[in-house]
Amino acid sequence: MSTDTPTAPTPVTSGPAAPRWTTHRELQAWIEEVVVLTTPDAVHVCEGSEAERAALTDALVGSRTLTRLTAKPDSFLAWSDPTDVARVEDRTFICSVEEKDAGPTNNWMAPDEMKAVLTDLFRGCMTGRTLYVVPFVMGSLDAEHPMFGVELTDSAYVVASMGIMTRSGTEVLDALERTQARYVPCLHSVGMPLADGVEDVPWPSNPTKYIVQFPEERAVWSFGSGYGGNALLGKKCYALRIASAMARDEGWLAEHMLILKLTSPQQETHYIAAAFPSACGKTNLAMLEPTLPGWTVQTLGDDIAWLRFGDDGRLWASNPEAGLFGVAPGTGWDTNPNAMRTIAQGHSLFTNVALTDDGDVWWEGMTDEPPAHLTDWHGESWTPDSDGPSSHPNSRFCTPIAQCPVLAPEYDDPRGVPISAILFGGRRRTTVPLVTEARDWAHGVFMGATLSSETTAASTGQTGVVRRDPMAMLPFIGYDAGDYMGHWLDMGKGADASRLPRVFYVNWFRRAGATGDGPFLWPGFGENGRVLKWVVDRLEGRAAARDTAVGRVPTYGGIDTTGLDIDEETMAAALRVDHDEWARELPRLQEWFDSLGTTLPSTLRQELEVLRSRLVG
Ligand code: SAT
Ligand code: MN
Repeated sequence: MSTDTPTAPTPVTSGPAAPRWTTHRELQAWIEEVVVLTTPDAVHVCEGSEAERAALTDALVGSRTLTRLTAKPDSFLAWSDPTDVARVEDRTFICSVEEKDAGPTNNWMAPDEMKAVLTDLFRGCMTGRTLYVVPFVMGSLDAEHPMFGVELTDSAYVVASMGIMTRSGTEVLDALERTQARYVPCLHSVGMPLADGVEDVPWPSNPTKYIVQFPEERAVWSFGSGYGGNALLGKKCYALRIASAMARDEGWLAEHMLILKLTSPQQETHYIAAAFPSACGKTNLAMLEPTLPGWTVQTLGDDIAWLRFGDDGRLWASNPEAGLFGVAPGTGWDTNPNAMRTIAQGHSLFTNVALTDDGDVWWEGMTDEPPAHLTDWHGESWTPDSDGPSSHPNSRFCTPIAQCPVLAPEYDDPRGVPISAILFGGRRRTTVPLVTEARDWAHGVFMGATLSSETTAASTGQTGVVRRDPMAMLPFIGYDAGDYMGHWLDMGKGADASRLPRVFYVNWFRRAGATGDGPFLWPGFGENGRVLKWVVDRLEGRAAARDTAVGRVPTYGGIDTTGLDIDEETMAAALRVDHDEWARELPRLQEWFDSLGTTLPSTLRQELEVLRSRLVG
């Protein structure tokens, strides 16, 4: 237990008499500027100590933002405002200097115009609140060039969550001050000033929301939401949107990918990165317990991977985050026991799940039978006979990755780990086979560029609609989508093809029936280890593949189904490349490519023509 005492928030005097919060000149000037604009009552520079966390969470319990869970150590439950439960893609902007650089898939406004709008909104917005300064680093502080950020926020919930999701606090500030390094400024407000007479609410937010990235300036401004990806600005805003623009300029990749380490019974190890849209099972795959004897999976990350070429010509991946921010519903002792073991250790924040009568959390899918009585995420009494679910479909657990019992020890290595295979995947009822291997890098990029998935609750809007989601990055690409695909192709061009990761496309969600209304064809979860085995068998040159119009799929019997109750017909249906279904896909792919405009690389158009001729021929 740390004996640090938290520093009391410093009362604010703005202007020339401003207190000195840091010896980092740029940061001091920025804090002063934000204090003048937002007029908080106090400023608190976060240390990241246990005592500080205890003081913060006590205050959040006092303001009824958090409920202390008596069943788990140092763990809390938040219920958000019911209108502030997911990322808001229609309120998310890439404010590049030129509109064309945001591309057709992002909202755009000129930076000056957006700054004017935001400056008006931020003016006085922290009145009656404390401005917290959260110095953080994405990835290792021991990296050659540590990727610093500083979030200024008026939400103590955000501070507590950033303390789990990032490496943050005094150690980071010391390093920033020592080196006067650059950092990504991330300004955040819930947008609810407490002017005289205004009473605070447990989850302050504002109906007007803006999640804004300035890619050239490498800055983030977020207003109006307290929720996850809208408010924990190190995550999607920095580590994906801003970092993808940095990566384009500097020759690396910032991707929406888990990282896992797979070990075979022969003790071969392979690191695999996998991109799936939000709420499609990345966390489950990252900490999978394979059912096949002798195979093990260890976790390095469940959401974001930064990939850079090493001196050996291989692509090395590291996880910039320090925590897991996983979808709660569907996470249970059957589906993801390692996630359950991670949160069982406590030190976790839960949002929009149900509270049990004995001071624990519950959500749909945690156990087969719900408890007889709960308090649901609206704070209402709930029984199994109640109408709706007890927990919001996008409710989340936020927990330190270091508590994961199957964490790979090298997850923290600043160099990252060399990637053998990249998996792309989506949620499709029809058409897309269980697993397909790309013929080469360009074909793999085509697979990623045309990735499609049925939408989930992770973002506001309709769920269950098929949308294209290139590399599972549609909401996170910080620049033009065609240029992004071009950058992926370029990454392969200078490289030794034999050292590049092999690319695979997986679909755990295919269903029986022509329209995909039948039962799932593949059991998923721990059984997905069988697909990973096929991937390794391909890498090791042990498995044959069938060359089809869409790529290489397992031969008959290629997927090890020993001990699995699945008949040949179902297995064949899971792996089928149905030319009629794919013929229906072609005009959609064409339409998708057409929507991307002139920056779509010609190589991808050629790949589409190859697919067309293979299907027809
Ligand atoms: O963006 S969040 O961090 O809220 C969750 C997700 O969509 O992956
Ligand atoms: Mn995600």
